[in-house]
Amino acid sequence: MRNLIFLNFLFLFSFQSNAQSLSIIPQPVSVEQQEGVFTFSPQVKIIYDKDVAVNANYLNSYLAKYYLVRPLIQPNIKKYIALRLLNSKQKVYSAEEYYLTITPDSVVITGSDAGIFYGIQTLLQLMPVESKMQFDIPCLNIHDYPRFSWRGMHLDCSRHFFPVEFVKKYIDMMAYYKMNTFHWHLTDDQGWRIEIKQYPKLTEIGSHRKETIVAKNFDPYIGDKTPYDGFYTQEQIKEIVKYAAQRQITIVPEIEMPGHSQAAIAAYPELACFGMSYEVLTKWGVSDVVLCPTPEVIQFYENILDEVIALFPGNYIHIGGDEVPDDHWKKSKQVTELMLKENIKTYAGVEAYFINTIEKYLISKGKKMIGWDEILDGGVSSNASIMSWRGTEGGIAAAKHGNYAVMTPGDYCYFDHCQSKNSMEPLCIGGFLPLEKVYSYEPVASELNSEQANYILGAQANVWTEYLSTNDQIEYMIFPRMLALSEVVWSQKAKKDWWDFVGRIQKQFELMEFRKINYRVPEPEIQLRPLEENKFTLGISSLKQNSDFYYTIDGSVPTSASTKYSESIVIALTPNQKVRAIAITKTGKKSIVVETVNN
Ligand code: TNX
Repeated sequence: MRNLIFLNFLFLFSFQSNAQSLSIIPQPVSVEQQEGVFTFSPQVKIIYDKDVAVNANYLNSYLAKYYLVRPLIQPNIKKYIALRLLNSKQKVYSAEEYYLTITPDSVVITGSDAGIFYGIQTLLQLMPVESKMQFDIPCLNIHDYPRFSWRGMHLDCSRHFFPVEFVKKYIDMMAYYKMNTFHWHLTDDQGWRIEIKQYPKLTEIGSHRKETIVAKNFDPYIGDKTPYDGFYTQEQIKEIVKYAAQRQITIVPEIEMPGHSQAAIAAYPELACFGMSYEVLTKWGVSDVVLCPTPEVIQFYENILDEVIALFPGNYIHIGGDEVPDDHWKKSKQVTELMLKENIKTYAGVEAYFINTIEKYLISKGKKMIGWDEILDGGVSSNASIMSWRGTEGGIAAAKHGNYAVMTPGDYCYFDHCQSKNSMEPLCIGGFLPLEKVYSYEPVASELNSEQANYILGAQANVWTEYLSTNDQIEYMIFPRMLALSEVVWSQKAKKDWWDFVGRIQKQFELMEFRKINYRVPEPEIQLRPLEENKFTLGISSLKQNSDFYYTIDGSVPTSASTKYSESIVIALTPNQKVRAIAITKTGKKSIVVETVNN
């Protein structure tokens, strides 16, 4: 059976990759390839409508950086790239749609400002994966627009802090795949990472922790005895917001309340129900130290939100709302009094009181509130939007009640989950979320009718960073899984096809290397087909076609000095003898080592 799957895999693989040579991800709505090519060279010029200067400059600097071609922007020229705003008579399917027409004489991208940007992204994917000054791209006509308006990526910058330059790279990487919403998780128990001028201690105290737990050493606890800190100044945030806007990305900041707030409480102990002092948490998990729902605390958070609103021009503010243990509230006199006064019967109701008060404030400031699905538990207003993470139920319930929802169920969208079950996989939180499972995700649950389906804004991947502390680790976790998600949220449902995607992803692997993205090299799969006693045909394949595979049969770790696999061969193995294999790309990037035992 395994062998059969293996053969199918190889067959489909070569078939599909031949059939699809453009390799665009996410798959556009319609592509017609034409005869001929457009030749990029230093003679090519860009012309553009004056309102899309940002896009013209973006394209120009990308070409200069990667292909050493810096087109001048000039009138009356023969070979050109034109960026043109869609005129009102052209049919508009979506605010983000674009037309890309490539003929031997010109490249024309037509759309709104956003559409032109996405047209540029498609164009960039047609370019070569080596830096050269003259190259051809195929003639074609593409018309394209997204299926969903919320195409999200989240990054937890509290558990670990990521510098401004990396946040910009994260935004760039999102833009390459037409993702448009960056959910920036800025506060949590383990660190407060946004400067708030009215409350300087939030960062003076709340952005530092005395150490960090080592791996998963909870019991007995082992800390690394290394202070950890970092936060973004308001100036840096403005710079990032602007950088994102130029790439059609809206940032949704998350300020957690009333749970996941221990760093804020460490800075201002009066935010909790008891006048005790707490420290910024050094280990992971859910803290029972939560905000006290008093008028003073709510006012404090409204003041914080004033500064947050001034920094982030997007419609949405994320207020967290997840995982709020009620241990503190049960013991608090203030909470008991609040429940009597407001006639609140449950602790979920107390959370609802807190969140609903904050929501009214946000609405008064012209903002929309979004929170994790727990905010549904105690009753939520019909204006609030829900991020469905504990499965899909929250999103389904929200859509049925007419609340907008973003789907981010753990089983499909948690990019902190492991990409293999192999013990060689780098440290990850748990779970198992391979590329194919991300690809298989359908954000509109079958329980929803077409009217309710309109309340599903889209989907998002969450990148929690308890076990991810470096830029490279983040890239390893999101690539190539974000490519699968991009197709889930951008491409038409009827166009989704796993094997076609596998064919198209081949060029994307090269492109990721060219763009210096530390993607996860798909590990090889070892197939042993028994021939006769202790003799096998050895097959090695992987999702990435152009890797070199190396293997050993003496139990040692394979390296590029080991035997190189070229085609299936016959090997002899004694019982319990191991075959171990590794994939190594042309630039020397390695997959994890896999092994199969003859038993
Ligand atoms: C649950 S998802 C959390 C986070 C953790 C994450 C780890 C959510 C709303 N809360 O605080 O980092 O699990 O996967």
